[in-house]
Amino acid sequence: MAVERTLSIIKPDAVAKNVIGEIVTRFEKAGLKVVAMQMKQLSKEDAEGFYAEHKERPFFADLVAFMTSGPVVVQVLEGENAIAMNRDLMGATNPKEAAEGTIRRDFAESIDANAVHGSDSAASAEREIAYFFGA
Ligand code: IDP
Repeated sequence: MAVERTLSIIKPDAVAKNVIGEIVTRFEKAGLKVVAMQMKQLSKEDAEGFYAEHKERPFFADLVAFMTSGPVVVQVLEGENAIAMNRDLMGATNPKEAAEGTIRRDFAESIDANAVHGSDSAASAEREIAYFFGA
């Protein structure tokens, strides 16, 4: 298996709940290494650009409002199979459908406020890492 990098965001709901450390611990215990990290207040433009692929979706305005509602922690995680591994640790988009023991099941309230983001493919990971951290 290849060593990959993926972009993770601890979203405003999880930051407000004071569970940054618990979430990072899950990544570390799974063998993923945090190789870059920044706490950031996203602007409307930052959030709109990041989620540009969703701009026609009915939830886009709510998503941008939520992602700018407080600080987030943006990280690059590195490890074997990091992209799929992170998605497994996160659980389903809707926390009500997320498997037991996943981050969203344990820390998220709703599909809107669902604790974490993770790149869903190698192409997304490349774009998203460059979006926040440059080349
Ligand atoms: P993902 O975060 O699991 O990859 P995406 O489909 O890429 O899910 O959606 C991006 C984000 O948009 C989700 O994490 C969630 O916060 C929000 N979202 C997705 N679908 C809905 C919906 O049907 N209603 C409200 N928010 C949604």
